[in-house]
Amino acid sequence: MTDWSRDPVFGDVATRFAPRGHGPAPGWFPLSNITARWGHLSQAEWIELRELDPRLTLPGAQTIAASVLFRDRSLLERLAVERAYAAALCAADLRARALPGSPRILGVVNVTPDSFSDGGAFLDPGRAVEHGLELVAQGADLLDVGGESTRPGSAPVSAVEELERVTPVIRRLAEESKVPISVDTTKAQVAEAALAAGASIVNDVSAGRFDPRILEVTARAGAGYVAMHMLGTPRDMQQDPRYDDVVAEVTEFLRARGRVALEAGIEREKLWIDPGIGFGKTLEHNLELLRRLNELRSLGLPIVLGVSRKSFIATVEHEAGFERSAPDARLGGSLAALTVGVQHGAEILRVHDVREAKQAALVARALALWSKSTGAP
Ligand code: HH2
Repeated sequence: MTDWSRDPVFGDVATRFAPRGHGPAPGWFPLSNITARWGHLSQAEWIELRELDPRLTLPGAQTIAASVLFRDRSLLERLAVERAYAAALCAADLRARALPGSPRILGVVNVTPDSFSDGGAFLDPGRAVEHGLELVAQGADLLDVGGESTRPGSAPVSAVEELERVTPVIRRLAEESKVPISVDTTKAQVAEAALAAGASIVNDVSAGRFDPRILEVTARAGAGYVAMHMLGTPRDMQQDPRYDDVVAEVTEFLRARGRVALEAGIEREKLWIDPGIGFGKTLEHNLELLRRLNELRSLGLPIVLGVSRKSFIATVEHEAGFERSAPDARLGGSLAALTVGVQHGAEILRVHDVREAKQAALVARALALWSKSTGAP
């Protein structure tokens, strides 16, 4: 039986609103045992629902659940106790069952001398553009252009140097390809220049913590925004990272930073979240985030996932008694992690190896759809 009291969004509601005198914990409630897909509840299940609150009809419950899920969680506060409880459970159930959209591939173009996986390979703007166009030809749906490495311990780059690296590349990619371009930066000045050069998304690994003006710059341009979780800064993030519950804490962080982004004027439809695999996380933290990635879907925002070539893959090899692979030899591990990510709700996949990632993502999604159509878990 699902224990809704642990649900990241509705747990507190479930606990608070659990009907008294019906059992010790909110998890007892029969709705949590619903096995039919939403809209196909058995008659017995609807009778149970109606008994809980005679005013609760199928369209009514669906509307409330959808509102709670996608817009206004505070709506629950204004409902009768049982109705709020039922709506919270319906929404959680609805969310858990819905499959995210088809995964999209975000191809990485690092215009840096020191990126962990391909540093120096595309520092020359001509080569970077060529590489970006090649990724589009391989099936990239979007491109992510970065001018500063964020690998653990990396040194910061000045805004001027960073924008001089990325803007010529973005300008030419915007002219020569049709795919949306994101700029991977934490600096408002760089974001502003990149948006003027043709980027339409800001990918900010600091989620607006390093340079809060980046949110205003993004909002003013009507651009998309990726808020990523990182513990601390690239310089110190891997120094003994600790969490009580990594998934709950990352979810809470993204909820809070998402709210700040919305308050700055970024449109909800253009806001994406990212758990920041490898950014202030041990191997166990990364594995736990992948295993429970679907909990982030409670925020109702598309999930970006970056597992490509990351060092946790080499750590797994090392712990299994093998030699650590070099970053450009981690394709197998990248695809294995990406597959799990897609099955757990990742929608935008940030990758270096576009052709292979696209194929893996399609197969992972087909498997998820197949499981759903057969009713398998
Ligand atoms: N990972 C890296 C950089 N930017 N952005 C998002 N949203 N998610 C990520 O997981 C992510 C990211 C690190 O990868 P890479 O760009 O290849 O290396 P470096 O930071 O050394 O340039």
